[in-house]
Order: sequence, then structure tokens, then C-alpha cells
Amino acid sequence: MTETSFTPRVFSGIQPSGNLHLGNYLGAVKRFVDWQAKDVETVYCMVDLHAITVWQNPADLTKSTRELCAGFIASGIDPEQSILINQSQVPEHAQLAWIFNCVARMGWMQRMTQWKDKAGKNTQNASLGLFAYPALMAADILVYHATHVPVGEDQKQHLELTRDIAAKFNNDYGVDFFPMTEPVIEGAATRVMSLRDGTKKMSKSDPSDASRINMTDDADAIAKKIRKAKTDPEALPSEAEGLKERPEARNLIEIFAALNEQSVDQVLADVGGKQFSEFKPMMAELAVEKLAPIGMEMSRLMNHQDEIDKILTRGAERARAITAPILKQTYEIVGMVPPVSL
Ligand code: AQP
Repeated sequence: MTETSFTPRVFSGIQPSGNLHLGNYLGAVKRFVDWQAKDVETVYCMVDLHAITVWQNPADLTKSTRELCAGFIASGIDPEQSILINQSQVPEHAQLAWIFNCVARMGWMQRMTQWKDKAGKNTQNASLGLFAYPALMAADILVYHATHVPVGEDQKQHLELTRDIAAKFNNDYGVDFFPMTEPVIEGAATRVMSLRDGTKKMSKSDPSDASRINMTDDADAIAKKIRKAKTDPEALPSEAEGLKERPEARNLIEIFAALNEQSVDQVLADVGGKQFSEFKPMMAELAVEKLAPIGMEMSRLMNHQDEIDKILTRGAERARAITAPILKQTYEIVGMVPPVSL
């Protein structure tokens, strides 16, 4: 199959599980905005069906979904230009996921690092949904015949599995129906680390709020978290080689580079030789300048929840114009009897 036989279309999603953070922003949302500026159709999703693979308080889920939508828009996603949706409002995602549950193999799922990390030792008590998570993710992408998926580094394995599912489906049914989607992992900060431990990913579920910059943090909170970020006693190096074995220093430099749209080498050329006591205030100033306006816009939008709900409803309508025909063709390929008009 040639990868060029499909019209380019971008899809990506984020779980509305609260605490949208700098890692989600630099690894994903900022990239989504870049793709929106290109001449390609873009679909961005709040993946609430993924979020409930671990327990979510219902009222919190509702609030986090609207807040995530506000986060997308405040970061620069234009709901007229991109299709902005809540996953559960587009039922074809879950319907195609069932087909993919029957294509994917148990062994493939068992190898997923996210499954191993999130289920921990007590796999018997994890939800079936958490195990099947990558099949739903493959459906999210392939129900749009999406060709490109911008994500952070941690999603690479799931994207490879998406390709495996597409290839097995195409092969089993002798068709050339689903594209081989390309993961797009780019930018200076594809894996933002915790501010308290440079060896751990910055994450929504880290119990320490000081480990992450939330997109809703105000200027004071952002500056304070950067001031308190863990560092080492050495001065900053002038070349990237000098960041080896210095995970906290590397993390701060990568965040700075991504926020300032520079490469790590460019940043080090400017700040090499400086102590953290000098660098951290520069970084705090940059982070406040770039992030605080997004947080403020998110709070403003959260006062207009009816507008957010309308945007999502309209997004779902536009999305279903793409997903319904693709699901219909999938059912035909699989051999399901179609309904007739009575
Ligand atoms: N630390 C990160 N650095 C760069 N990119 C990141 N992403 C997440 N964390 C980082 C990217 O954000 C997108 C959405 O992620 P998600 O919400 O679907 O799930 P996640 O990767 O599980 O996010 P968290 O914060 O780590 O949540 P929890 O704590 O619930 O597990 C993806 O593109 C992801 O790569």
C-alpha cells in the first residue's frame, strides 16, 4: 500500500482527566496549533472514553472536558478551522474500536508499557477498558483515515500498534482500506519531565502539584514552581553534550527552548556558563509571558460553558460526516448486513 494514496488528515486527542499541563501543551497542543496553520484538515479530540479507563468522578469529568476544550481554544485551536470534538459524542469511535478489539491480539496489548505502568502489579483488578485502550486509540485515528498524528514521545508505542492493527485488518480482509498513520513527534520538548524529578515524566496524575505547571496556573504559581524546580549545583553547559547525566538541567533547557521556539543548541549558546540562580528568573519570565495568557483565557471561556457545549456539538456533527461513511464501509468489508429503508 502506498502511504500517499490517502488525503492528508491530522487527528490527535487528549484525555480530559484534569490538570492539563505544560507537557501536554508542548508535546501535543502547541503542535496541534502548528498543524492547523498548514493546508491540511485537522481533528482534535477530548478523549473522555479513554479517561474512564481509570476511575473518574462524573462531575469532575464533565468539568475537565469543558476545561480541556477551553484549553485547546485558548492555546490557538480555532473551532471553525479545526474540528473540535468530545469523543463520546461521535459514536463511530467506539463502534470501530469493537471491530479492532477483534483484530488486535492479546499479546500485542500485554506488551504496551502504558498498560504495564498503569495497571501495575494488580492487573486482575485493572479495567478491561484500560487493557483495550490502544484499540480504541487506533479507532479514534483510523475512523478518520488520519494520516498524521502529532503526539508526545510516550505515545509512540501506541501509534506503532495502530499501524499493526491497520495492517492486519487490511491483510485479513484483502483490502487497502486503512492508512499507515505516521506518528509526528517533533519539537524541543517531546517528553517534558517532572519539575521535582528529571527522570519522571510530567504527568496529570502525579500527586505533587509542584511537579507540573498546570495550564490554569496563574503567573505567581508558574514563577514559584520554576524557582523551586529541582536542579543541580553546576553552571549550565554551552553544548548539549554537557546535559548528559543532568536530567533536571536538560528538562529546563528543553522547556525553555520549546517555549521560545529555539533549538537546545541555540539556548545553550545564550545561557551556557550561567548559574541556575540567573537562569531560573529568565525562564520564569518566559514561561509567564507564554503561559499565563492561556490560563486567563481558559478561565474566561469557562464562564461561557454553553458556548463550549455548542462548539463540541457542532464539532461532532462535522466529525460524523467523515466517520459515518468510513464505519459503514468497514462494516461492509467485515460482512455485516446493512439496514434497508422501510
Ligand atoms: N510529559 C509530557 N511531555 C510531552 N508530551 C506529553 N504528553 C503527555 N505528557 C507529556 C502528550 O500529551 C498528549 C495527551 O496525553 P494524554 O492526556 O492522553 O495522556 P497521558 O500521556 O497519559 O498524559 P499524562 O499527563 O501522563 O496523564 P496521566 O497522568 O493520566 O497518565 C499525548 O500526545 C502525550 O504524548
